[in-house]
Amino acid sequence: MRGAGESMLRHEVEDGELKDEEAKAMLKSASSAGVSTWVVAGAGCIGVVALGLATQAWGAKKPGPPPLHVEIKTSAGADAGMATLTQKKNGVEVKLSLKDLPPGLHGIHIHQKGVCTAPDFKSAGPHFNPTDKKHGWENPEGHHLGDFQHNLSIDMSHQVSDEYMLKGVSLDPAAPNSLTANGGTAIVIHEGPDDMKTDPSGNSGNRIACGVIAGAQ
Ligand SMILES: [Cu+2]
Ligand SMILES: [Zn+2]
Repeated sequence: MRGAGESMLRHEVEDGELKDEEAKAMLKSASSAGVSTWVVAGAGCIGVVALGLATQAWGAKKPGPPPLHVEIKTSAGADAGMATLTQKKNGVEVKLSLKDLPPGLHGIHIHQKGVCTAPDFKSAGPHFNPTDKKHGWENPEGHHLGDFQHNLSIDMSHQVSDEYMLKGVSLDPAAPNSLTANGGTAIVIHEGPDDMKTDPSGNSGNRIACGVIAGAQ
């Protein structure tokens, strides 16, 4: 009897060890993926958008799409603050409150895809350009609808608050030039300043921070 008990106990311990190893392996693969938190954050935003649209459907008047909050993250996955996008008559207002970014001038744009995969954020694709123009407000053949009119100027406290108006775009997924249709778009901040005229991205260098403008479901 005692022998059987011991063997059962050992079996349980071995089972336990096995589960521990499985758990460790799962943790390891989760942390090496690195994308997982983004997926969760993205899903949360989609939920907010879906709730907003449902509320809208019940109203007698048709208010514009609700403001959208976009979390900005650095290449290392750190919180770099927030952008708030609000639908206006002629476009979308973008208010930024950013932190933990390197001081200096930095190009900022809306990019075509709503995917921010660290560290290089190449997943966000090129600039949002549904009207097929060249880059930059100072380019005679410009500009992309995703081009912002001035660089971000980050001070020695590594922070900045700024606001922009993006004319000709919309948060309404059914509107032309929508930032939320087809899986959404992304706000991308670059290592260097945008010269406002060099195609395709103003010579602004690497992508150092990114936030998903969630797509509508
Ligand atoms: Cu960019
Ligand atoms: Zn551009």
